[in-house]
Amino acid sequence: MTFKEIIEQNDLFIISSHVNADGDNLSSSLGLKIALENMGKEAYYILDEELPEKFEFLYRDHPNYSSSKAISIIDNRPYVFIGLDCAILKRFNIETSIFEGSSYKINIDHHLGNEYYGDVNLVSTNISSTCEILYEALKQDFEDFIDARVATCLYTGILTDTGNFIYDRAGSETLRIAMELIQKGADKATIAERVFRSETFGYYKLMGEVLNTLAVEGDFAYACLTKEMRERWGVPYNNIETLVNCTINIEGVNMGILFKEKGENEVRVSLRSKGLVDVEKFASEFGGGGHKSASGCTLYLPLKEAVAVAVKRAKEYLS
Ligand SMILES: [Mn+2]
Repeated sequence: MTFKEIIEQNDLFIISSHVNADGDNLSSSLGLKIALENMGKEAYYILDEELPEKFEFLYRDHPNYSSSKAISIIDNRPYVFIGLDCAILKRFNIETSIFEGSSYKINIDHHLGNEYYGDVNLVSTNISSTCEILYEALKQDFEDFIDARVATCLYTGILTDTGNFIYDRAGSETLRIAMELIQKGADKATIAERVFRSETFGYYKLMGEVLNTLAVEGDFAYACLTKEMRERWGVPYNNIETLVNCTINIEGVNMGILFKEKGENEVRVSLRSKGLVDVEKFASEFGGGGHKSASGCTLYLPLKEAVAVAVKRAKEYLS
């Protein structure tokens, strides 16, 4: 069965994405949910966590459901599972029975190492966002259902996953799609304001403290963010994703790491490069993954030890 046939021949759709929802994750999930509703289908976005407040303007009318709520809604009816922006099954933050119980699975993603877990797999690792892959798929078969709300979602995911159109893979095709989304009514002004111009005072004070930890060694830079700092300034964990940019946006730096303390012995390591260094390979050594120039992994160590281990390995890796 093709993407078109599965959508046309089914009525109930369960959509999910990776743990720690980000812009592309949320936007592709919500964009597809709204497009399916425009077709008269029943669709739900399932994720067992709180969504980042920054994107509230997108999910206000389309809240995510918990696995348990989804299971009661499904109520033994047949449904299609659609995974977006999620390369591997263990990164879905849902009950596995929801994935396993579906009649068909569709996998739409752009991460390296995708497991091709779908009956249909729209996977392309040289595309800068899942929203772009989804847009092309919808445009081909269901263009009439891409309204301004869908366009607003998809444009948001493209904007966030390309770092505001600066990353390598954001080429002419990305800009063409962005143009088409604006033509279809994407609310560019609101997106720019909500995504880039609505941080709290505490966010910037936190950023100041992170910048105070910034260190540069040759072409490698890193910084740290403790749980205590984040809590003191009232910044939720799911709103610190772009702080890693302070490490990589320095002239002469080719690899940047932000160490984010999540729990006592749990450090999330965000890695960025400008394209020369393969940080996906680095992250995979520690059980993580992502993209060549943006990836992440988790070290189950106290912050100080995690920094020591990763910095030592980064220096070897770059030499
Ligand atoms: Mn993505």
